[in-house]
Amino acid sequence: MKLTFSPSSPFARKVRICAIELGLIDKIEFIPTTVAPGTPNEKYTHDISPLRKLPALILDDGTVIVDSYVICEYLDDLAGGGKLIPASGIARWKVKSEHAMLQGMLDAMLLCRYESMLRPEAQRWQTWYDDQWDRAWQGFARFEAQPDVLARPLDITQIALTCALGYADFRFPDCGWRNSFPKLAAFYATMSQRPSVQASAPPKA
Ligand SMILES: N[C@@H](CCC(=O)N[C@@H](CS)C(=O)NCC(=O)O)C(=O)O
Repeated sequence: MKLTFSPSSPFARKVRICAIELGLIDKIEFIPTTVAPGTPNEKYTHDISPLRKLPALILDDGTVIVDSYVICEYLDDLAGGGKLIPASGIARWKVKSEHAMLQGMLDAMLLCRYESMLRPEAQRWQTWYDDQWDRAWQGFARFEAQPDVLARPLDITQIALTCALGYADFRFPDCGWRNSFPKLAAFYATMSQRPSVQASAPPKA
């Protein structure tokens, strides 16, 4: 299998952590890829995905699996199922819903990044930026208020949350999330000891 990825992508990091934790990392060849809004990326559009987003997983038979949410589920399935995502029952739907929420939080943070990095200054809209940022922030507040989620055996929610907090450190180092969310700070310190989290850390900004 091949994975299109960038070392700074929190979505690709999520997949890498899952692959390590599931013992599948050696089965994946990592293909460094550059995509960004405003660039045509015609080859990627044609060969991989019209959405022009990474990561994408390319199976040995050429099948392309898009979106880190789906790729993580695929890897969990490949590893036997029910490892990082509960296989059935209400626990499954809770974890999938948490994962979806974290996807939205990461999307919101990435939009903030693109807004401040890519959009011409005269076209920026601060109210929109603040609203996107608040979606991520309120998401962190939601998880801060759920210590049971943070204390479970390792699952996809905790991995995605770690990637979101790591992305906050990487791109928004002054946002002060540790002061506002001390339970998340303790959780993140514990997660940061895992070799999978260390091996997938983004480059120094
Ligand atoms: N929902 C997607 C989001 C992926 C995503 O937004 N990736 C970013 C890189 S971190 C990207 O490809 N951005 C390029 C663009 O939006 O043009 C997933 O989970 O895989």
